[in-house]
Amino acid sequence: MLRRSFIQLSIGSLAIFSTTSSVLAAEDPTSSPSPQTHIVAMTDGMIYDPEIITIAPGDTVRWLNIGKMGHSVTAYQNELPDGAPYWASGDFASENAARSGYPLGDIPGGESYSYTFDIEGEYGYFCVPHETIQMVGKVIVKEGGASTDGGSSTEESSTQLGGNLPGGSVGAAFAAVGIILTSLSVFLVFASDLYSYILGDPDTGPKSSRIAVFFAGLGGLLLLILMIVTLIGS
Ligand SMILES: [Cu+2]
Repeated sequence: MLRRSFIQLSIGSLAIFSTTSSVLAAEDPTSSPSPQTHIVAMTDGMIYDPEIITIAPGDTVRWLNIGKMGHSVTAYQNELPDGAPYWASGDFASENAARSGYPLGDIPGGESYSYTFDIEGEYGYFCVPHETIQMVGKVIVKEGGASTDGGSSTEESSTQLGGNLPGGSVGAAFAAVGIILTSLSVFLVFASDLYSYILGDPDTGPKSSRIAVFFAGLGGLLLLILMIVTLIGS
């Protein structure tokens, strides 16, 4: 009974520490911003989701139709920042052309339309067949993009962790593992002492302590590697 709760405690603390490590590894203030692609879903609920999206100059928005009904992505001509060219699915030259040209520019279910925004400012847009039921959206382009308000999702965020780990993240990962092992060793020493105290079992304490020493050594080694990696990186 007591042993079982001890194991559960260990698994629980491991889970907490590995969560901490992935958070540590995800944070990398040194990575330079690279152009990102942001997804806006178009649904049979006749909405753009998210309705307002904030991106950085050079980023691409990809409108993906996840429903069955067709939609367009059509810029309001009088809601273009100074110097920004007209844009719309179907590559029309003007809002009037896009309105009269529909269903040219229609994006059927399962398909998408992408546009890259280089000029800062706010871009209002609408869906030609569903404008009357308020299927409208806005793209805000500003330096720093979504990082300034954290409101939008990016297509690359899930792959960036495993895909292109910058040098700093390797160090952070080593640090996280080191912290986990060191913390685990401290935890084991504490838990084994408590365990043998409660049961009066002379065997458990020393055994667990040996494991603890092993983890502490391993943790220290990883922290040493971290220091070397950091030194080489700087
Ligand atoms: Cu629509």
